[in-house]
Amino acid sequence: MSQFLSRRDLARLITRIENGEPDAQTTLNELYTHAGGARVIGITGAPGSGKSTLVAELGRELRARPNPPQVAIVAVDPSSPFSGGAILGDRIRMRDLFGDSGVFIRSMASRGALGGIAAATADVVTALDAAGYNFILIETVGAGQLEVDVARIAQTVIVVEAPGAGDEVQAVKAGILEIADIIVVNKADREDVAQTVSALQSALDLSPANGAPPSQDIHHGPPELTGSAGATPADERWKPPIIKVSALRREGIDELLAAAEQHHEYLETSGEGQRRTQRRAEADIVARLRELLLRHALAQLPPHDYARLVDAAAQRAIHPAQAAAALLAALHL
Ligand SMILES: Nc1nc2c(ncn2[C@@H]2O[C@H](COP(=O)(O)OP(=O)(O)O)[C@@H](O)[C@H]2O)c(=O)[nH]1
Ligand SMILES: [Mg+2]
Repeated sequence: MSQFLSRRDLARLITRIENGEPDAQTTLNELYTHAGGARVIGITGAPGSGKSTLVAELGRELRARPNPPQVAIVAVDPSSPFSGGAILGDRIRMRDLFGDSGVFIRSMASRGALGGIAAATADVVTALDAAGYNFILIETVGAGQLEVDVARIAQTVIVVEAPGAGDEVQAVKAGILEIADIIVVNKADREDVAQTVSALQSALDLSPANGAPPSQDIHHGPPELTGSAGATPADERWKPPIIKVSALRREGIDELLAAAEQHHEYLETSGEGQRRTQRRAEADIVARLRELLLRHALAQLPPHDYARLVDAAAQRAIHPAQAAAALLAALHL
């Protein structure tokens, strides 16, 4: 454990981050300059696909290594206000990990300060990284933009699918495959697994990431700020492998960790890791700046004007764009 943060201080800091307490920022400013060494892996996918079970197995496997790394597991559920660890799934499977002093487990719900849940998660990762955790596994439900933002905090994104229930179609629709560095077909102990693998394989073959350059809004920061200069040429680009896993039977976990290792090496040697770090920093700044500008604006505006314009837009007397323009005009920028 690092000299920067004890386990107890870490738990308290995460609570302060979750609650959006402004004084947490002072601590984070200091920690940020000491962080950056951890391997951050995002695990996303539909509810019930087996993310929690898989994360527990990944943690167990990492801790079983000779010279075991320190492992942190963070479960984030932006869609739900409830917290308390229930989204970590079957507590019994997690039990060994809970007793291991080299493992830190925490779940977060939809709170957080400036920049929302994605910024709060980034801050929690900073705290864990500075505290000396070598592997940080972030479990998040894959559904909307927020979840994609959370997944993008990771260096390596694992998308978990399971046979049946039309999951693969859903995933393609949500664009979730486009953020995948590794695709896991979990529950490979089930019969219909081959069908899921081939459906995913065809979806991947059709995906822009395997032909056309990746679209700006998916892999890059805000399009208005980041160009595509320096992107990896198509033939050198990473092709997400599809890995069959049975988290329940502990099969395929080694293969998955090996794929994560290969992806890590790809990031290091291709320069893509550096570019992603740059884009993450930019996206994080932009998210926080948006929030700051909004707060600054709302604090400056006479509450009366604001309420009046909201009423007017609600009654369709003016378009929301006109209200926004009127509010901007009233600001002393
Ligand atoms: N058959 C089978 N079931 C699994 C496997 N992994 C997880 N499950 C089950 O799927 C259900 C959902 O698992 P959970 O890890 O909570 O999914 P999450 O919602 O994605 O976190 C639980 O009943 C698990 O026991 C697997 O490899 N095979
Ligand atoms: Mg879960």
